Amino acid sequence: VPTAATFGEALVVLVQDEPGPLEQSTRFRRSLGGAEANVAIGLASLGVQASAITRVGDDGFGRYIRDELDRLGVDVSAIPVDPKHATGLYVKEVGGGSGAPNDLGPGGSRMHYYRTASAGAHLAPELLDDPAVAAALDASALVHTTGITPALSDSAFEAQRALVEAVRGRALVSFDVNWRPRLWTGREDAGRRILSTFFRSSDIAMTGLDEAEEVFGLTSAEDVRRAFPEPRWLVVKNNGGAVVAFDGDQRVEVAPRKVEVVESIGAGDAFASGLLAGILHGLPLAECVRHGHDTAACALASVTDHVAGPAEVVR
Ligand code: KDG
Repeated sequence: VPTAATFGEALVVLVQDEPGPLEQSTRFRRSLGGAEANVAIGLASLGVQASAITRVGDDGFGRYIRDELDRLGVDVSAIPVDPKHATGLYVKEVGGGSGAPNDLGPGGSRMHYYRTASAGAHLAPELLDDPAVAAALDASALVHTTGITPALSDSAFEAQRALVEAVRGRALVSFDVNWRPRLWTGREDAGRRILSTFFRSSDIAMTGLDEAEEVFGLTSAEDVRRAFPEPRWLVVKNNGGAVVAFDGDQRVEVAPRKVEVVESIGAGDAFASGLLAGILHGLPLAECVRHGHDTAACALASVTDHVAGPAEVVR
């Protein structure tokens, strides 16, 4: 069985029961998110032995995250408790058809973060000294991180850097840009530099075309490849359109099947898990991308952020 680990903050997600402006929402449903946790869930659903490395608060939301990841088949042995800081959360606002001035409209969604002082924001390099974390990393053939974690705090950035350096050469290093400008406010240029460095020094590098433009100032997959020749696998997504992927000198372009979109947050993470599972299974490049599209279709079909959305929250 192939093995992988993801590193980053897992969050509780509160999703409105009824779409529409947040000020009118009275009931919310609890779910689970965090880009890296979403990837771990997707990998586990595809038969990869996936471990989520993070910290949660000593609170009910933290226990929920561990239990829910465990229920979804993710190894939770490398999720130590942070006794001092609360589990982070975000509220997902989903647009409806009410026509109210603040309604995001059908298909629209927005994330409202409550995570500035969270256990995730306090991730730090000392985490690597935890024997369970070291064991999870040792056991993994692939380690996945994203551009979200270095935005959370300097210590979270340092933890990610140390973790990637610790596994480089013995595990595949995977990185998804996941540009979240609202987490980088006032530090955007530092963010661009940091993300470029992670992107360049990974074996598997993923970005959206929109992110490539915002972060790297590059407007085509070919330009991204020219600017970043280092990653063996380089994947440029295009907001539900055809994906251009490179494996060394090989280039493929694979369009997705048409799917009905319920809510798109998390689709990129689902795509990543399908692609990574394909790479871990040694599949040809185009097959890996097709797996990514198929897995993304599962996330697009529910309001949850991950592929295992419980039926009752599928609108
Ligand atoms: O990719 C989906 C994630 O964006 C979501 O689950 C929340 O991790 C998250 C973030 O920081 O935006």
